[in-house]
Amino acid sequence: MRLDVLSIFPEYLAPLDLSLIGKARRDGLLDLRVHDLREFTHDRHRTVDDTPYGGGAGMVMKPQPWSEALDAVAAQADSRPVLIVPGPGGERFTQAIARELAQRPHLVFACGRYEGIDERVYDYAARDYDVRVLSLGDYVLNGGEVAVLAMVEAIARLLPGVIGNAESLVEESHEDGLLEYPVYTKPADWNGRQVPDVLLSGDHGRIATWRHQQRLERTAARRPDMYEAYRAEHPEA
Ligand code: 6GU
Repeated sequence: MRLDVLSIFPEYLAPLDLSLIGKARRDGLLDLRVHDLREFTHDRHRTVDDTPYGGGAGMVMKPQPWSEALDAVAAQADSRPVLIVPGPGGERFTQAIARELAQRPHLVFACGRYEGIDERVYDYAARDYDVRVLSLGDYVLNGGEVAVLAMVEAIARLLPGVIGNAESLVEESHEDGLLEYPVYTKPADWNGRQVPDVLLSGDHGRIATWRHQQRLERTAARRPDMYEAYRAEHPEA
């Protein structure tokens, strides 16, 4: 998979060298390139922002550096890329969207800062890109970079070969509509706190039933919205 990230803070993306994502890059599973948006400016101050028409607080990202950066990346594309613009005003990024994006050969992330990117850039980009505005959740970050770290990790771990144990992708929170069951490791007695007896029983049927019950209880307590949706899909449960 080819990934391009456009940002005025390319150093923010340094964690993508680490851990499983870094390994996937070194193994050639991910071709991930980070670009400094300021490289596409032409003035002495490498200006990327300006004041908003109509007034109001803050600054707006100028269209020109974006159009040149998007053109440069599109010129290197072998297939029509998806342009992902992270922002609190976007559609909610979910596991289903991560799975959908993991099927695409080329993703480009445009990190906005300040009050956002000039709206005309979205329309301009639609010539060469499938454009998606995506939000992590209902809170505000200072820019798209941290959201890109989250989205790239969620997407890349779904690619074949990125996670050693593909089984660990199956019984996960958000893959089947329930949160995960609680997990324990040795010792069985830790400072007087016991691992539930059923997990020491060796009875795989009872363990599976207990884990499923834990998933239902946890989901009902922590995510009533998910629990209601699950009950609607599984009326027998
Ligand atoms: Cl994707 N970007 C920004 N700037 N803020 C956010 C967000 C994204 N998701 C939630 N808040």
